[in-house]
Amino acid sequence: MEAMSTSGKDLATLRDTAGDETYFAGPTQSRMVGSGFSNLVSGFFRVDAIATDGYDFALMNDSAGDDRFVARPISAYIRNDNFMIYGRGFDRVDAYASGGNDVAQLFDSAGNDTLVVRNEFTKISGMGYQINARNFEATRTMSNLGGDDIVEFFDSSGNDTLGGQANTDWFNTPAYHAYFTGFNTVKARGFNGGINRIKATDVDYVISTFGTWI
Ligand SMILES: [Ca+2]
Ligand SMILES: [Ca+2]
Ligand SMILES: [Ca+2]
Ligand SMILES: [Ca+2]
Repeated sequence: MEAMSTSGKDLATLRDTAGDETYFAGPTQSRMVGSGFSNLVSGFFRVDAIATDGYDFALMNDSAGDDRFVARPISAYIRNDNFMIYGRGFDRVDAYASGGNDVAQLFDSAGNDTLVVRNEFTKISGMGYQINARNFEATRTMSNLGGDDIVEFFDSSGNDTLGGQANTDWFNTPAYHAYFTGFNTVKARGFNGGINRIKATDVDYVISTFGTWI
């Protein structure tokens, strides 16, 4: 099936089946693909995709401009003034940033979650969900729904800084910034060279360091 919109701020909705589907979403075209079908929509201002049973995977691509990706365990979207792609109920969401200044904002679940930060790759996962954000200039992750939430980060080959004050923390590399707040435990791994610094004062979580940090 194909559907096309040529003007206005039209909305298209793509639905899954009880089987496993993949939702390929982008600013101009989006497609839901499953066993025996492929539904394509193009030119819509907004596309919503709804996933139910099965293992459903959403792959969202940004535009060449500045975009914002916002993801929670149950839903995610990427948008700017010209488009919006939204997915709900997916087991895994991968978002890819390309040109522009792109920001990702991620939120935890009520259960135990793990945030991994590594070389322009940020992943949060917990029971029944996984969200991956790649190549964003900045990521901001909030843990505020409870559970025992952990941050694991891995340094880059350049100079890295891990900073923290009270409950707001950040991790800077030459290429990107990762901010996170509300986590119980932070594990810092510094095995990739450069000068890795920790500047944490008055923090209310546990920091464990591995490798070389000063
Ligand atoms: Ca499905
Ligand atoms: Ca972009
Ligand atoms: Ca949590
Ligand atoms: Ca480093």
